[in-house]
Amino acid sequence: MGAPVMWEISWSRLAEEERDLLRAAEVVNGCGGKGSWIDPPDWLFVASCDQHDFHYWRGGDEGDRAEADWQFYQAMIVDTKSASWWRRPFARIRAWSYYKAVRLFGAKYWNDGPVRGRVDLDAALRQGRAKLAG
Ligand SMILES: [Ca+2]
Repeated sequence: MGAPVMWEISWSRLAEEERDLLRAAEVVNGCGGKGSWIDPPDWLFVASCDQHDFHYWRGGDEGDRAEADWQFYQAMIVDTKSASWWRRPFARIRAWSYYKAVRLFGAKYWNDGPVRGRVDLDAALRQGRAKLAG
């Protein structure tokens, strides 16, 4: 295990307005890949999927991808707590299957370095603004 990574940019530090711009710029698109090996319904997991998309866009090495996928699974497990009790077992199964799917099929969507940072984020935000302006 290396030292904990200090990311220059993180999803948790973005304002909601910035997240909307990244959606407009198609940096994040909810559940499922761009172009897409699977088109799962967003259902409970849309925020977790967007965060996972952001991690894939930011990129890094294969260890970072494994970490991004594991964080995705953990985030979905938190999401399942907001499902009604009778849906929760299905939600957990779905979270696990999404996790397995990104582990198996996610590599081609991963930004295999160099890691994107502040400059790239600013460019994506500008792109999102331009899209929204039409
Ligand atoms: Ca996605």
